[in-house]
Amino acid sequence: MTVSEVRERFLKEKEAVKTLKDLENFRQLFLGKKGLISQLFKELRSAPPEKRKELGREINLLREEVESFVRQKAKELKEKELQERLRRERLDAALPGDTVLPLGAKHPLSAVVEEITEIFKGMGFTVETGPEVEKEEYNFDMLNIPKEHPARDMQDTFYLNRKGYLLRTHTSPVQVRTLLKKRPPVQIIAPGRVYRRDDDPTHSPMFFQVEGLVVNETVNFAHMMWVLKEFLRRFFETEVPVRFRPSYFPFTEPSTEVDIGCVICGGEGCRVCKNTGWLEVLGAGMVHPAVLEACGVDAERYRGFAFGLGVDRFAMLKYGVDNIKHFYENDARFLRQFLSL
Ligand code: 2NM
Repeated sequence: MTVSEVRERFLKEKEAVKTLKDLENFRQLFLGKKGLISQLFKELRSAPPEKRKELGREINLLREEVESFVRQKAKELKEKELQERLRRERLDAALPGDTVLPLGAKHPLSAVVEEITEIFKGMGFTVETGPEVEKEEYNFDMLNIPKEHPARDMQDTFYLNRKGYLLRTHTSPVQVRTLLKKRPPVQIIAPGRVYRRDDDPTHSPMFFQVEGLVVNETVNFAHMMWVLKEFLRRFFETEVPVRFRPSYFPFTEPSTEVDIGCVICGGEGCRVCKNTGWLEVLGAGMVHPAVLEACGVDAERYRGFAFGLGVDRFAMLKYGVDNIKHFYENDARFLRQFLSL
């Protein structure tokens, strides 16, 4: 084969290259290891010596021509293919995305806080909230808690570096703030986080409380008993036995602790109720006149009742959880059991 024959072939074949695949075949045919150009170089060895130099130059020129064509055609065809793809492919931005994303869910304690809140709202209470960083004055002094009361100890309360401030140990300061800004009648509940320096199998340094307060000219202990019994009936969705035991709190007089018949053993006696058949679930009482007066409420004219409960206790009893730690460890295997809440 001569150089001009291969050139003829090149000029003919190049017109037939329509796709990148064609181009690759074309490249193999001319520039491949056993391609036509290689063959020309092989044949060069048997050419007469005086013609070799000139012939070699011609083959090199042809090779450069072919290479240049392949480079340029590749660029052209790639661009053409890109344009075709852009014309063909459509991105529908309105298509729904991945529908099996792992969804988050409500924490069981949040669900129980909401459940309790809804029950009291249904009985005419409104919801009040307040700061978790609280004034010592609102958390203790105005609640008739004496200066030397053990609850005020550094061992029990988280004091902040700033003098006179602490992490609230109960949500009662929300009731104080409410009485300071609103005239009775009031009927409020105060749900939220509270902090105490405890950390053992039955205590967490942070936990959730719901407290309630009713102040008007006529409320009495019997009204309080009805509200709490009715709340317990609605929460446990059954006619649960309730008993009121005398107790003591600095901020109420008289004071009571409220027990329900053990929902685990039905009163037979078990580990949870320590074989008493009863579970303590609430503290309550008639608001101490000193608390009303400290909040600027005339204790001769007004009276009130108040109560407080720990949300984790209610959550454990309702969902049969045997260790308070589960609520604060956030082990996915535990939390997955509450996806429907
Ligand atoms: C309890 C038990 C008894 C209570 C009292 C007050 C306030 F602010 F009105 F004085 N709020 N909450 C109270 C009373 C809380 O928790 C076991």
